[in-house]
Amino acid sequence: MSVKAVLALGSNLGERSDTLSLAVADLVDSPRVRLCAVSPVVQTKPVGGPEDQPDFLNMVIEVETDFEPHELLAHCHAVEDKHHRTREVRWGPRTLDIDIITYGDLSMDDGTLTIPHPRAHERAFVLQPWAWMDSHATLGGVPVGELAAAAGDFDGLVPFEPGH
Ligand code: PH2
Ligand code: MG
Ligand code: MG
Repeated sequence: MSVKAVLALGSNLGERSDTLSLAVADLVDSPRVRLCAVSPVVQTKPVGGPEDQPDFLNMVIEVETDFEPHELLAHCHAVEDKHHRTREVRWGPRTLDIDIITYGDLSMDDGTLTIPHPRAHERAFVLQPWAWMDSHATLGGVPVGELAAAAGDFDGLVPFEPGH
């Protein structure tokens, strides 16, 4: 059985834009993950973590997958590892972060994996690209564009224009 899932990608170290593009290609390189939609890329101020870390590039994608949630998480981690992700400081700078935001209409929290992502509803860096990708998307019954506009980091967000 296949399910639609929304994944959020972020990068604030190295060649951020190239990393995001390559990561999307790597994610859908598996025959068990198919690309349905891609958001624009947005440049965002870091939320939480060390204050002096660089700005992020963020985007979201929608995929159709027949991975179970934990298999999908392992797949996301394998792609992070391929792009030299390290885990030293919580919310610290990283070459690549890939988070599962939604998995069909599943709600779960088993201590390792929480779906929907527990902070997605308050993060414009996830919600605004998601609203641009899918103007009908909702989270917890609320349109994601509305949640984005109410999020604390909404003002720190600008469309990313490569080469500028
Ligand atoms: N990811 C975090 C913490 N803070 N801030 C921005 N702007 N973008 C992110 O992707 C991000 C963050 C934890 O994963
Ligand atoms: Mg994250
Ligand atoms: Mg993560």
